[in-house]
This record gives sequence, structure tokens and C-alpha cells, in this order.
Amino acid sequence: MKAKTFIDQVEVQVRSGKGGDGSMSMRREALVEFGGPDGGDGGRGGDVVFKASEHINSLLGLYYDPKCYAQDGAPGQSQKMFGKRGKDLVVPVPLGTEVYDVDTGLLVADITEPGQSVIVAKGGAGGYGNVHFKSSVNQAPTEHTPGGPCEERRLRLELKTIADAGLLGFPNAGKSSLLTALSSATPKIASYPFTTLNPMVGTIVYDDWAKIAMADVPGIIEGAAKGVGLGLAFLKHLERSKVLVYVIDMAGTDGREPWRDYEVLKKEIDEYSAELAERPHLVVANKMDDEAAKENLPRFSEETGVEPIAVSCASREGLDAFKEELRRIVNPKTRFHHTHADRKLDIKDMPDTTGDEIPAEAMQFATFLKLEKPKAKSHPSRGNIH
Ligand SMILES: Nc1nc2c(ncn2[C@@H]2O[C@H](COP(=O)(O)OP(=O)(O)OP(=O)(O)O)[C@@H](O)[C@H]2O)c(=O)[nH]1
Ligand SMILES: [Mg+2]
Repeated sequence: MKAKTFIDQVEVQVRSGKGGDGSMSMRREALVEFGGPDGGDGGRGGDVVFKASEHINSLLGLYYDPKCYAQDGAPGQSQKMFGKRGKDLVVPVPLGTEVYDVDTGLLVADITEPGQSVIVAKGGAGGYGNVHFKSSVNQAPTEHTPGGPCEERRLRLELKTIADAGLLGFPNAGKSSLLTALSSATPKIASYPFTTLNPMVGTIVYDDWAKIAMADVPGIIEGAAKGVGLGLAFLKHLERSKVLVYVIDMAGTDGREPWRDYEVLKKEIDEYSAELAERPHLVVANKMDDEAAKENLPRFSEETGVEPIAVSCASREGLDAFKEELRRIVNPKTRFHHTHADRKLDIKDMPDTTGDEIPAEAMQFATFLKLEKPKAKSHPSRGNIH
């Protein structure tokens, strides 16, 4: 079986660290009478954190290792010693990753900014040692609280490629050829459909070093919005593009009709998402070196009412005009924000229960552990325990 190289959807199990239990201990030292309680607090459990990384562009790592478990906090100890905090587990994920809770279906996080990090499972708080429960009426408390529970959830990660411009077209229209002609990306080019199976981003660099990222997405076919030919899996990679570039095979290879191709593509986008349909777009007529393309161009404009940018990836004709038009429409000053109109965030903020003061809610929910009274014989210095 061929090893996988690209994964854009994966389910993972995340579990934060449990908080360490608070300690129950009495100070026992020679010549120190009534030493009192000295049990320290447990350490906080580690968080599971998803961190955006610009160095990876696939969820492949999580596909092979889908268990993300952070470390538990260590229990508190005598002499008021705190337990060690559990280590956070920081998982690098590619930019453009959406994180959903499998059980609720809610969007938990949307990772779009370089360096952005999101806690997807918060570590349990450390328990309180018996040193906190000393009072004027209880000089030797045996109460202490257990560490907070870990948080465990199943998450679905979906990667949606982020680029300024997304290439949209039927298989064989020449999308990969266009990306190759304008950037240093090297997608596979061939005369059979679905040559490109994974999205690929290339960067177009202008003479003044301005840059535009352009994504080559696998070909779309009729019915894609309803899932035909893995259409949905491909269309989602266009959601994050500021500008859509329709690439039309104007030569009408294999008896295709370019005007019909354009109408079908538009219909698929309309059906997939109204938001995407309103995105700024350019229409490119490719393969203009071909005689048939020259004949088809006027009819295309007549049928669709659109004046496409005529290019040929083979002869490089029209590519500069396309580059300039693309630059005009991808305005670097306007930042595009993908909206999640029907989805809401679901990150819970747990109260931070570290520190000396025991918050009321922690006291309310804490399960107090009562330990057996130690035998007087073996612990002579604990004479103050009743
Ligand atoms: N004559 C001519 N052929 C072209 C031009 N651009 C691309 N082609 C050819 O069209 C075929 C398909 O090109 P690709 O770039 O692989 O097309 P694609 O849209 O990426 O196709 P998929 O990845 O299958 O969706 C290849 O045989 C290319 O050589 C062009 O400007 N002129
Ligand atoms: Mg291709």
C-alpha cells in the first residue's frame, strides 16, 4: 500500500493531565511540639495545546499518532511541598485547521494565525493539602482535596488550505500548469483528469517583492457540491481564499464546452456556499495557444457575458496581465476573515484554583478525604490529632 503523504481530516483523542492530590501530613520534628499540618498542594495537570505551525501543511502526524495525552500533576508532599506541574502537550498543527468536538459537533477552535495556540483540554487543578484547612477550632486538620479531573474529548480536525487566491476549475483545465508557470511550486501536470489529488500552495513573487499565495486545488466536477467525485473534500480548500480564480479550458479539450464549464462551476459554488459565491473572482481562459480556443473565446463571452483574461501556460501569453489583475483584486490591505455564521466557539474557561486562597466553588465541589487516624504508638508526635 502506498504510504499517505497528505491528510486533511483526522480524528484524535485528547486528554489533559489530572491534577495531583493535595497531601495530608503533619509536621513531625524532634523538639517541635504540635507541629500542625504541613501537607502541600498537588500540581496542576498539563494542558493539551494545539499550536499553529507554518512548517507543516498536513495533518499526517496526527493521523499516525492520534492520541494526545498531557502529563498528570504530581501529588503534594509533606513540609508544604507543592507537587510538580504536569507538562503541557503542545501539538503543532498546520495553519487553516478547524477543530470540532466530535460529540457536540461544535467548533472548538479555528487556527489561522501563525503562532496561535489554543488549549483544547485544560489540565485539572491541583488538590489542596491539609495545610489550608487549619483553623482556630481545628489545629490538626486531616482534610485535603483530590486533584481536579482531567478533561478528555474526541476532536475532529479539518484542514482548509489558506491562500490569497484559489484555483477553481474542471480537471485538466490547466490549474497546476498555471501555478507552475507563476510560482516555484511543482505540482504534477498530466493530460489525465485528477492529476492533482492534494491541494498545493505556491507563492507568486512580483518585481517589488510583493507576494501572493495561490492554491492549486484538485479539479471540481458537476455535482461536487453534493459530494460527487470527492467534491466536498476539495471545495472546502477554497473556503479560505480571498479570491477565486476560475480556470477554463478554452480549447474545449475532449469535446467540452467552455461556457458550460463556467456555468457548472458557478452553480457548484452557489450550491456549496452563498458566502463563497460572493467572494471576488477572476475568470481565466487557458490554452489560448490552441486554435480551437481562439474560436471559442468570442462565443464564451457571448454566452456568459464575461470577458475572461486570455492566457496560455504553454506560450506564457497573457500571464503578466493575469498577475497584475490578480494583484489588484487581492488587496493586501484588506484582511479576509472567514466567518463561522452557524458555528460557535466552545472553549470553557475553568477557574484557576492555584494559590493560597481556596475559591468558594472549589470548596463547594471538593470531595474531602478523611484518612484514618494514625496509631498513636507509631507516631508519638501526632498527639494533637483527635
Ligand atoms: N496547449 C496547452 N495545453 C495546456 C496548457 N496548460 C495546460 N495544458 C495541458 O493540459 C493538461 C492538463 O494540465 P494540468 O495543469 O495538469 O491541469 P489541471 O487543471 O491541474 O488538472 P487536474 O490536476 O487533473 O485537475 C496537461 O496535458 C497540460 O500540458 C496551455 O496553455 N496550452
Ligand atoms: Mg492539477
